[in-house]
Amino acid sequence: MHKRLLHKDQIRAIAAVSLISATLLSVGFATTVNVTAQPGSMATLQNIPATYAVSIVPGAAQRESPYHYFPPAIAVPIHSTVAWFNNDFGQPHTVTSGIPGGSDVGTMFNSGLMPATANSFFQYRFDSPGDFAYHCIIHPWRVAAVSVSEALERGVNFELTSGTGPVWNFSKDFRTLLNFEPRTVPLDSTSPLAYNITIFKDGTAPENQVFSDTFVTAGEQLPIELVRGGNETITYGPDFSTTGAYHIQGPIFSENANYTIRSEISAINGRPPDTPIADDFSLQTIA
Ligand SMILES: [Cu+2]
Repeated sequence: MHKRLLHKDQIRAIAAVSLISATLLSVGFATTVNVTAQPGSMATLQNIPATYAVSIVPGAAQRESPYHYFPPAIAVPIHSTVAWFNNDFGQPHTVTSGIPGGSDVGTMFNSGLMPATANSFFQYRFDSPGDFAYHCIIHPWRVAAVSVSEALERGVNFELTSGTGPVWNFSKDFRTLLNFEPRTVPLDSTSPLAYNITIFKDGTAPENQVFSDTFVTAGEQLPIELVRGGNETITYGPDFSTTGAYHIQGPIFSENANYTIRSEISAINGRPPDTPIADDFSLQTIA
């Protein structure tokens, strides 16, 4: 059973438009901030191609809030599209590239003012590798980041791209998004594909298995994020009602281990394939 991220918080009443100018004035940015939408796009949920959802959390406008964006730092494969949702009721926010005060603020992407209305979101596709900081122009005291990797490994049946590559350094990244793209099964976006993901630690004998579960996509590749931490291993997703990233979070990702991640297509359109479609990929973790 996967806990489904329903984004209930996204279902919001209509924002009070007057709050927008009031908030801007209250922090003294009204005359200096460029909030015109720049690269990237605002869109409706019906045409979202994004893989990964980041939330602007309730209370983000408060300086005491531990987070403005959650997760505050992610690592994704190149060509991933990230969508930011404004879940902070009644408060406008921005998603603006760069660090506050930097000379390149907003040149890579800039949402402009995101109203806190139902399903208000901004999306951007990361097509170059690197570490990209961003912040909210209205509340510039929390800087968040997207790390983009070109790492790619080719198996017989899958191509694996990931946010960190074959070495996941916990001291830099708390989470890493993997993307399994079948090479021998056509993706038609309609025939459901069931992926069995099994994780082994320090060996591939049965006793080394630390995780196994099935994730279904609608005839798409499988984006799945590994998240370090927590007391028990949980899975959740996908980020959008039928598409986007799944997540595996748990204490199974410990320091300095050698993991094997086995991806297998266990069903195509509800039927097991005639011959096994599976690859093993190595993932080393260092602290
Ligand atoms: Cu903000």
